[in-house]
Amino acid sequence: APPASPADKPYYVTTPIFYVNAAPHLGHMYSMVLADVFKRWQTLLGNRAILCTGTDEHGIKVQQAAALHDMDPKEFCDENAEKFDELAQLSRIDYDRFIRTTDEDHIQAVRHFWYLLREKGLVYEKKHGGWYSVSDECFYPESQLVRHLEPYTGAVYMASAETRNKVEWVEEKNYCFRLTELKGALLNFYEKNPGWVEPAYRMNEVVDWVKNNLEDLSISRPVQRLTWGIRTPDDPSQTIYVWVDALINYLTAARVPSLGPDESSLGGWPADVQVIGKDILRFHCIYWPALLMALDLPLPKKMLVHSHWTLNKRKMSKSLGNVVNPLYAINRWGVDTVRFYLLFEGGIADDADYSNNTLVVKYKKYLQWGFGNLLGRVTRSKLWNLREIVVNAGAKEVPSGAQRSTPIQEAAEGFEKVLADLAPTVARHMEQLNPVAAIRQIMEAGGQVNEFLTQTQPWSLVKSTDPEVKENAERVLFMAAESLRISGILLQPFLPDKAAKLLDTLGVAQDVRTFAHAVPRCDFGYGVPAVNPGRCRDDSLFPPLIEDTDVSYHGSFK
Ligand code: ME8
Repeated sequence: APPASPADKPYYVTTPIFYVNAAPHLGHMYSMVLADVFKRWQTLLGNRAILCTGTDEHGIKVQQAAALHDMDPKEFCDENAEKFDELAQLSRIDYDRFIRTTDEDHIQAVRHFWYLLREKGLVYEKKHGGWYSVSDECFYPESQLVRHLEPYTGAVYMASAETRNKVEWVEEKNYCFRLTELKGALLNFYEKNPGWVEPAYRMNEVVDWVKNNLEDLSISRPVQRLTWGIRTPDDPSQTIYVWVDALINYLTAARVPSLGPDESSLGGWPADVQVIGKDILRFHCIYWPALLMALDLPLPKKMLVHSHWTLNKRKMSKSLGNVVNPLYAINRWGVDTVRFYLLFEGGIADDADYSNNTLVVKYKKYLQWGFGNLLGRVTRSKLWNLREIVVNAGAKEVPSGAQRSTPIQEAAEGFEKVLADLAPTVARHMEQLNPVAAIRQIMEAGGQVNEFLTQTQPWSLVKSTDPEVKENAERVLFMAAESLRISGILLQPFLPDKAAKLLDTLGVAQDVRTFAHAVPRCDFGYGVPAVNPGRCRDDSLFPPLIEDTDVSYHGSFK
């Protein structure tokens, strides 16, 4: 097949690939869900989009974890990679490739990348001494270390100031990448692209590090210390550094031509948005662009850096064990409830503390009493038939220049404007990679409609003998139905299952669920006969949550 032209390039979204040293927790699900929303949003807009996620399987950390379990590293990885894949599937992550760094095509891509770096003369051999953290899989410059006192054991050791993880002094032969030669190019790139990192303030940290702490990067380890990894193609005594191996995963799936032809290529490089946690900022915003620049490859267009989920105000972490088991949460609350909570409350700019209680409160307010209630109010009344309302009120001309404007008419007009603005506002938030603001906007709209209905009381007017009163009441009901239809369309990337069910309940046809249809008065084909008319509460879409379990229980990993 001929190479895809830039115009054919799909919108390409990535998640970090996760270490398989332990089972996944809610933080990993969060990165996956954010990336998934970006992909599904593009699909909603009618663009072709691809998403890659997967597992980071090599390195000392995984090697040690496998040894601890007395397992062969590959078998250990197989077991844990499956858990991440299972999480992705249960979280409804619409991925195109689940990449594992032990996949053959990835190993080839990494070797090839290594070869190209050598060709460029950017790699040299050195006896390297430095402070290494196995937990963080990186060396730290002396200026970034502190003496750490372990509160429980009283042990004192050197640790990273940032992560508080222990470092050890190692001295060995390494290959080094001439990162310092790219200092000027990096600073120049940051200056020209201040919006490259979202939220933009994170760029300060990046620029500061490049200005003050940049050193050449050690990119291999002696086999004695690291056997579990990709051997350097030209020196069997060395293994390629796990972070170089891992970062290249983003190219493996998209397969840039310089890494060799590949039939199964998804295309897509450069990535349009790469989702990462703030803990891996330096690797993605310094080393990654530098490695790409070294090979004259285009850089990703945007990096979305999110903050952390904490539990009892401490970062959820596999090493600490203070984690929420996402499979337990999905099983307990339902996948879209967890997605909703993560997206609505999740911290992009700031950390967010996980709480079962907050999840329940928000669910009740926005989904159960918000959309669920609204849906019941609109579709379940004995007083009208939604199909007739849509046909009658929908097909009517928008009343212009209200000559005999009544309060209800004015309210309906104001409301129609709010609805017309909803999709463009949500789209603007999504363009700014802010799904939190986007979903909040949709939820707010749901609340407004409920209030509007309470104020205007169309159910007491719809049977009026005064045709004008009746018409206004129908118009209000039509607008309420439109708000559900439009919100349902816009919610698809966020809550895929619930949004589909909402649109099904309204009778919206499959082919009119695109972004272009998220405007008032563009679809008069929906409206189904009410199921169980008269039962105002519609619990089938957002049923009450089972709250009888311990609020502080977050699932075990046994
Ligand atoms: O760093 N809250 O893998 P990792 C939110 N393999 N997100 C969290 C989180 C939390 N408490 N904890 C983890 C690695 N994450 C490398 C990445 S990429 C080429 C290699 C998410 O298993 C967040 O996205 O430690 C973070 O960046 C990622 O998981 C790190 O996962």
